Amino acid sequence: MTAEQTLAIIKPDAVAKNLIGAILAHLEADGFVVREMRMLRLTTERARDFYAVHAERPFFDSLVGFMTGGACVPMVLERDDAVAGLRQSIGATDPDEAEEGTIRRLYAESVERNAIHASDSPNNATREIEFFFGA
Ligand code: 3AN
Repeated sequence: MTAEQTLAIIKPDAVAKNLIGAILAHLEADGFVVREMRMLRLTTERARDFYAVHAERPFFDSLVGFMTGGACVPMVLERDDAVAGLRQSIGATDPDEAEEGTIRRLYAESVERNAIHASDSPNNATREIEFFFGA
């Protein structure tokens, strides 16, 4: 299998709780290599654009408020089968439903404040890597 890239974001809840290092250690232990990384604060416009697929959902405004409420840490991760592998490492969207030992099970507070984002398909990984690390 050849190496693949995907996008992760350590979200503002986890950054505020000083969990960047713990989450990075978990990702590295799961075999991911960090290829790019930044710390930044999303503007409302950029957050609405990133989550545009959810624009009609009832939680959209709250999600944008949360994601713009503090710094986040987007990164490009590389590994064999990175997209599917990262979804497995982070666990289900709702931490109560996430498997034991997953990042969200360990560190997420709620379905909204769920510590980490991961691209959900190779196409979205390409779009999301470009969103944060394109020219
Ligand atoms: P995932 O992050 O697991 O791919 P998505 O794409 O369904 O989940 O949702 C994107 C983000 O929207 C989630 N990470 C979470 O922060 C937020 N979210 C999803 N569902 C809900 C919900 N029912 N209530 C509040 N926030 C939600």
